Amino acid sequence: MSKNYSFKLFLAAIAIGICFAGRVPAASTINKSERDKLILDVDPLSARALLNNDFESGFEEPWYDSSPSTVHWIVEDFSLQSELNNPVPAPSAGSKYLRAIRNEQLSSGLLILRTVTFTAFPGDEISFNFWIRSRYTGGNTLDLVLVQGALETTLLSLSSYSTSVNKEWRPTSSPIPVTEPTEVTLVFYAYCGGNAEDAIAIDDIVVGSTIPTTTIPPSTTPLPGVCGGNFSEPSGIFSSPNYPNPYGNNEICEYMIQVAQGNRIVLNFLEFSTESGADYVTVYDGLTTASPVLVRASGLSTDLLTTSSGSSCLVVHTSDGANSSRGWSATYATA
Ligand SMILES: [Ca+2]
Ligand SMILES: [Ca+2]
Repeated sequence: MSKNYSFKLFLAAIAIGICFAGRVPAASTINKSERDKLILDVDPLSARALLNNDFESGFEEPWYDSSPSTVHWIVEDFSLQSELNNPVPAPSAGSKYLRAIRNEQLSSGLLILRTVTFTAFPGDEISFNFWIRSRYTGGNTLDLVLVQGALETTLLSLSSYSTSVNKEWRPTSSPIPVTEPTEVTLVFYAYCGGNAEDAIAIDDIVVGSTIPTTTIPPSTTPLPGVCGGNFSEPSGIFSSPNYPNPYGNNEICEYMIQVAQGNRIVLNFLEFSTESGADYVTVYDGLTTASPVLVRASGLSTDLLTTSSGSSCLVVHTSDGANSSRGWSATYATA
């Protein structure tokens, strides 16, 4: 892929982010300072999607080098390395990565790499590959820090990998610990020493969600206060009205379960508490109260489990005119 083409792809990604932010798309030709400004203008919600970087475009943005000393993060190409006497391990994919570059005297120093502010969601995770090496064990450091307002939390501390014999890229990851959508920044703090062996490199940064996109079928969610229902999914959960709060008096609730032909229904009561001898749950082996009774229970019960002979069953909850209890909750599955 040519650099020019990669750059256009990069601009397209930024333009998409800016469109989401409701702003004017990027012009087709812009210089570096204009590009920096455009990225900084991206709103926090759109910025998260732009943080992934394998550095193959040649640009480190939207990660920013704010190192205070002579050591800096530079996008380096594996075939054009600046420290040939301390070669970078071959990347597993691509040819470019971010590397700590020192001056000709190999002066040591602190390195800082930060993101723009972005919105992190519960379940978000950051992963990346890194290489860290030093003449003395633990001599170089690489910490990943989450900044949330004035609060800084260290997510990863990788100095234990900093040894003279480490010549490998290693994968690592960390959850981004937020309990609700939160505006944060991520910062890599690193220290690179002045020995020939000293090196730090980062590649393949990915920020994404660990929460699967599939949702639980609606019929598996208990509906508080609901008396009875029809269930046709292969599995589900249901309960007495208001569970785990007491059910009402004079109730007759019918729960009809009908699964695909040829299957049987395994019914399992997770908790069972009704007024003994007065409030009952009856499980019928079919869809009407004329069907054979599988279970009839009241009072306290544990391990209440039954299996239908066919593909349907009826659960009937009845209560008399006084005294209630927590009630019951049941799951069903197909066998
Ligand atoms: Ca790369
Ligand atoms: Ca009662």
